[in-house]
Amino acid sequence: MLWDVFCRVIDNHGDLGVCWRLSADLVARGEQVRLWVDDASALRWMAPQGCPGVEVHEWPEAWPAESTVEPGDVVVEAFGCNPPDAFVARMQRPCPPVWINLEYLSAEDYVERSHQLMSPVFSGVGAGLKKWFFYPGFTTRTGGLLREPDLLPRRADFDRVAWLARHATAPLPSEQVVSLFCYRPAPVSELLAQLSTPTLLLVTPGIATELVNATLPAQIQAEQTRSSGLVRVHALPHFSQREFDALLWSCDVNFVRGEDSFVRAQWAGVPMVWNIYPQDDGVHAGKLDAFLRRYTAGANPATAEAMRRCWHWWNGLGALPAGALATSGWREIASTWQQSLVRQPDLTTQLLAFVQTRRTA
Ligand code: TRH
Repeated sequence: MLWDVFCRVIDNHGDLGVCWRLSADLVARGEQVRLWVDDASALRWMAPQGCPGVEVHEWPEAWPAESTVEPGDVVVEAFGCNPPDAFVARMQRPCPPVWINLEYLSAEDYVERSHQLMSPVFSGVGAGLKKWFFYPGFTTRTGGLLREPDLLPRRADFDRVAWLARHATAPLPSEQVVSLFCYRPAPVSELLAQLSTPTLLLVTPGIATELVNATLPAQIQAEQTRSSGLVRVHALPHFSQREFDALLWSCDVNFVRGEDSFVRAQWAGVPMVWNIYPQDDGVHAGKLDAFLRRYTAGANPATAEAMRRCWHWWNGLGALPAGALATSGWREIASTWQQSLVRQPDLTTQLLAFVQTRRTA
């Protein structure tokens, strides 16, 4: 099938990150994809090699009314980004494309209720068409998570020591390795002060590097390493998504954020701290807790509570708890969780199956 994936880059990198991973995964399974994106610039580092079969097209601010682009078999609008009117008008044909709205990831209960619901379009150029909501998620009654068929085999064969030496810097035998990818204003200076064991802190470019730099006496540039007490800080360059996965596999603890890095940290199966995307109305606190409840269900209650306090502190929702980063017991939670996720079909498999049912309905 030919898929048209629409992506609007609102902020940060996750919108495009998710759309790119989905597009590449679809192509790997024999589909054809046109990815329409209003700002493809981050693909230069996220996917420098591109992906044969994924055609990247500019989504211009004004889609030409005279455009002759014929919609494919499936139209995916990521995160309710509203494909252009002139394109939607062309979807009006006897057998219209299956129109999917791929939603944001959440562990909240409404996801199971809303997944695969249909929304009839009543007005505008799309009047009469149907749009289907597709929700990623963590339970079998959701659309699941992106997981390429080769992801876990690659992770199992991975050589962490060689990768770190080649792409970052080799850790000392005594050091734990921690990656840092976060939003402003994560309490980075408190984190640095909290680290009471020798640590190699691998800091991603952008906000994380800026926040770390604000605590260091001298600025650190990409690919430099500097010591600060028990911590050796190493500034990373932008990695491709593939190498970013490898970074997460290499660490003992990953600080991740948003949506895609958060999911990839779950596939890494090691302890993580999630910086959730902050929303003005504060609803992110409920989303954070909804995930924590699922993630720590069945865990030792004291360990679960310590994790909750740490994640709350990291997200500005609570004070710094004593021993915030005493992560003993977290590895078991991460690995039990990863095993439970593997049991559900991945998002691309589910999306392909769903689209087939809609095409034959
Ligand atoms: O960048 P993000 O914060 O993106 C977001 C926002 O929360 C946004 O509001 C939301 O709409 C969207 O997610 C879904 O965090 P995220 O989701 O983790 O995306 C980062 C992407 O960047 C992810 O695909 C991994 C990739 N990445 C690399 O490929 N290389 C790198 O070196 C780094 C640091 C990230």
